[in-house]
Amino acid sequence: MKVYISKKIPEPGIENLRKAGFEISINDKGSSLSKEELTAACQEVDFLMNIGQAKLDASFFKQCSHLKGIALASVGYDHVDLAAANAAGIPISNTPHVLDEATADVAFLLMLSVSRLAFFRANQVIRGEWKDFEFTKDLGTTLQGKTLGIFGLGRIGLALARKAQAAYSMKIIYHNRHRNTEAERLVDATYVNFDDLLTQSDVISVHSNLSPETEHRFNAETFKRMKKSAIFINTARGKIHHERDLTAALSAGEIWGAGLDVTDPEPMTADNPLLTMSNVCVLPHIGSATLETRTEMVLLASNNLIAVKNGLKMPQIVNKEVYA
Ligand code: 8YV
Repeated sequence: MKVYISKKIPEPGIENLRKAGFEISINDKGSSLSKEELTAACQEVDFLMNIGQAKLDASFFKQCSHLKGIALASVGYDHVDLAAANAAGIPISNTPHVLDEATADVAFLLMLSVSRLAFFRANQVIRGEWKDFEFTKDLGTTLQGKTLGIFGLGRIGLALARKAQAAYSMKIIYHNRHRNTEAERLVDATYVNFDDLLTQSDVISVHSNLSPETEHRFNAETFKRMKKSAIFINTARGKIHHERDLTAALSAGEIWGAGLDVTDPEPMTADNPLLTMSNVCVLPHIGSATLETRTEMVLLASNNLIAVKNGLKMPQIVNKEVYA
C-alpha cells in the first residue's frame, strides 16, 4: 500500500507508517503543492496524509476517487468537500484533542501580548526606537479579573478558559449554537446569547469551526456592539471575522486591540494595514506549531491510515456517512 504525504512531517509519523508496511512518498519541495500537483501525486498512491489548508474540492475527489483514505493533519476540515468525499466513498480523518492545549496557548499568548502591547514594544526595541523610560505613554491593560467571552466553547475554548481562570481569575462567558453543559461541568462558564457575549466581554476569543453560519460572524455591526476597551482574538479561521471591518473598527477605536493567528487570506500580505497598528498582533497560523503537538498530530493521522489498511474504520472519522 502506498501513501503520499503532502509536506515534510516529524519522523515518528513516517516511522509509524513504515512499520505498518506502507510505501511512502513525500512532497520534499519545501513548499505547498498546487491543486494540480497534489492531484497528480495522488494518482500513484492509495492513501493521502494531507498537511495544511489547501482545498480538497469536488474536482479533486473526482480525479482521486481511487483513494482508500485521507488523513488530515488538522482538526479543522472546512477545506474539504465532505459531500464529494462521501460520493467518492473516501473516509477522512482529522486530529482532535492533541492540539487543544497548544492552540489555547496561542490564544492566551495573543491575549496577553495585545493587552500589554508586547509585539509593538518589542519592535520598538528592534528598530532602535526605545529611547527613554515612559511612565504614561503606550500603556497596556491588565487581564486580571476581566471577562473572557468564548465564541465556540469546545475542547480548545475549554483549555483557554482553564488557563485564563488559573492565571487571571477571569470570568468566563461563552456563546455556542447550543449550550455546552458538559463543558460547564468542567469549567465555571456561563452561557450567554451572542449579543451579551459582544457587550459584556473584555476579551472575545474565537474557537468555533468555520461554517456558513460562522463566516464573517464578526463584522462591522458586531465590532460596534463590543466594548471600546475590548480585545478580539482569533485562532480558529480567518474568515470568521471580516478583516476590512476589523481594520476599520480598530482604526475608529471601536475596539481596543486584536490578536490574530489566522487571517483571510493566509498568508497575510506585508502591506496589510493591520501590521502597522500598535494594538494588533498577527501570527502566521502557529496554533499547533510545537514539536510535541505536530508529532502527536501525525501519529494520530498515521494511525487512521493504518486502521484502514487493516480493514478497520478510521477512529477519527469526520464523514461517518461514508460507512453507512
Ligand atoms: C494546523 C489547524 O497546523 O488543526 C487545524 O485545524 O489549523 C492547524 O493546527 C494546520 O491546519 C496545518 O495542517
